[in-house]
Amino acid sequence: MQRARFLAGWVLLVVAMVALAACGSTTDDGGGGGGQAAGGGAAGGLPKLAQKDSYTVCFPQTEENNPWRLAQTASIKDEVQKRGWKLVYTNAAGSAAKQVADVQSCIAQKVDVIWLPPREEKPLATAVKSAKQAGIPVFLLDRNVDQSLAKAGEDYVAFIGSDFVEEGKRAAEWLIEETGGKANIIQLLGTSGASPANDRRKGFEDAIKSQSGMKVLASQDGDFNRDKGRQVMETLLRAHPNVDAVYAHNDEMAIGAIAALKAAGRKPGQDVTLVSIDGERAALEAIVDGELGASVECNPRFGPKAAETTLAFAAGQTIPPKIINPDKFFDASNAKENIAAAY
Ligand code: GYE
Repeated sequence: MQRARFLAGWVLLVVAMVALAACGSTTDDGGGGGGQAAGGGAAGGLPKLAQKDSYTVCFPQTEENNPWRLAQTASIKDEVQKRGWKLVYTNAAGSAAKQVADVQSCIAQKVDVIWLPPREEKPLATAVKSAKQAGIPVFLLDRNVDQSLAKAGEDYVAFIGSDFVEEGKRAAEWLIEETGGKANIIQLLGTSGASPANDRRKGFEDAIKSQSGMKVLASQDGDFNRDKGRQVMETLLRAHPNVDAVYAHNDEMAIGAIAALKAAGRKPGQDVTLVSIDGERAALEAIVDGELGASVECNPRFGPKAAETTLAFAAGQTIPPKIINPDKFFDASNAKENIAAAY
């Protein structure tokens, strides 16, 4: 009996020591994000961000091979500079693996916050979790991560960007209207595994489902890239000469497709109707020239919104899991007047 009481006393003591040690380690954790408060303390387990005069922002860009990306980078650089903050900028040059390494490098440099455009949904979800563990808050810009692997309000603060499903739907609605619901379509897909590619496909395909005259002849990855779009179009054109419509997940691929069509003696805008997404300058010009039919806007200027949301988060405000940019629509009725402000 006495032995049992003695043992119980030890158990209590050990429990108390473990509890104390756990408290200690919670306080120690705080070193992660440039000296701000500990990860795990805030609602939903997000790292906190201290209120400071200046922040070191990490912006690991996916690639710099198109006007949309260049405009996005310029917007981030301008905003950070305007506020007198510091920027750690990297270019993953089209490699998700490099982008993951770029995020790791930002973590090692103890940046305050990461503004991440995840090139692909799955590989970057892991990088988001590593940043959280290091106590660094992450805001996803323009692309999302796989929602079964990482979640807003838990692993990252919020997603700021467009509604890609809606963009695909708007492209489909325009094409249905323009072709009277009859089209043999080639779909040029964005980067495989990227959220805008998945969602723009879904939005478009769901919207044409009820239209028996709208047929997708072929869908192929053009990596959001002008030259790949041209090459893919060249190949698909040979296999499907009956094509009379193209839906490209971004303007760059549509412009590549226009070049391929012309090279094959086709008349884009006349015997083939094209619709795409972004609203870059070259696309607006192609609309004015009558070669591209329409472009759903996807605004690349994230700097101001990213900074405002970061400051709101540091001030302890509740940040919605998705902050959706309003997108315009460009066609022959308004392309010309929008060229001056385009990128
Ligand atoms: O449409 C494309 C870019 O992620 C929304 O990526 C962005 C897309 C954009 O390369 O042009």
